Amino acid sequence: MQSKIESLKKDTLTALEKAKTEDEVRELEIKYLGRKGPFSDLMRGLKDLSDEEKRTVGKLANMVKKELELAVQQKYAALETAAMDEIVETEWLDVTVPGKKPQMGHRHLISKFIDDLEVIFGRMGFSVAEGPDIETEHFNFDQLNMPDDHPARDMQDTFWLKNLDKSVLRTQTSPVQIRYMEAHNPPLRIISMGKTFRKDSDATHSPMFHQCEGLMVGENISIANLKGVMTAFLQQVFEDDSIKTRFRTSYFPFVEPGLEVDCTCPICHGEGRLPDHSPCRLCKQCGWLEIGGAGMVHPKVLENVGYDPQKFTGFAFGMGLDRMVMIKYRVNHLRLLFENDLRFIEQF
Ligand code: FA5
Repeated sequence: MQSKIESLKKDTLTALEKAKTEDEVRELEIKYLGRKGPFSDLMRGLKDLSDEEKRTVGKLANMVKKELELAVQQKYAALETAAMDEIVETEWLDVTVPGKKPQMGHRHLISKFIDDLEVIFGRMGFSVAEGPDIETEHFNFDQLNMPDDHPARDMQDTFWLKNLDKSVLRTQTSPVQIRYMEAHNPPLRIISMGKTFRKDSDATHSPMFHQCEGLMVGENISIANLKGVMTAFLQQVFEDDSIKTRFRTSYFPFVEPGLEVDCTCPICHGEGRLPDHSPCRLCKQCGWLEIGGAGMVHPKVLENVGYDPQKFTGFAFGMGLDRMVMIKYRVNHLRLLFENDLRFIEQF
């Protein structure tokens, strides 16, 4: 009987030793120490022994059972400690590691430039007007003195909309002039900036580009006002008081006279050469840069919106925003502004 108890003890301890999970330990506990286990059988068999044997065997059996119960509890504890150790080993957190900086976005160069222009023109009393990207032929052409058969329509390669009769992706911001004048009486001073679209594509032309339109209408507005506003604007936007403007005659159906606005090159200051006498590549050595179109609002356009051309005069201008951004920030290809490569965008 004693040797049976000893061998039971050995078996239980060996099995416990091998157990790897709490569930396995629980199974062993039930198997060896449970009510239907060998120890319980053994205890039940004690009644057939002599009194002397009952005492010694019973004592031994109780002792071994207690030992084994202790061993089971120790095994549970050991497994728990091992699990904790593993967590500590694999899931620890080093609170001294420097934090990861979240990547902060910022405004696109063009958007920032638009904000800058609003501030500069705002200081000269211009407010901001807006118009839709999808325009009707009426506002984009007709009201701007470009009726259906007008050859000037060919000057702008237009995207016509297939499913929207007489509608275009606006080719210029000039239709905002009409929309604003139809809704307001003079005197007025507005700028309007946004996307414009033409079938155009090379290093300095893109199918989508941005323009800044300006319009000032009132009594006694002259080309002198236009020149003053343009010069003040260009000096501020390029942060250079020495910038001069030049006006060349040109043609746009909605202004008379029509003008092309140039300014002295902000890099070579109109010299065509840099201080080390190397040729200026930005203005191709001519000293001047073309900024946009302008002119005095055509009397026909004033009439179209119900203004009296005898009483009111005004000037208008339309500048390519992207070109100005390229000049100011020395960007050599228009595409860089639109392809959204972060390596480029993050430089500004
Ligand atoms: C016009 O669009 C006239 N609406 C401007 C105007 C307004 C004249 C008011 C008189 C009174 P133009 O087609 O020249 O004009 O375009 C103006 C500017 O837009 C150009 O000087 C150029 O800087 C820019 N531009 C024109 N086409 C593109 C293009 N495809 N990509 C980038 N910039 C362009």
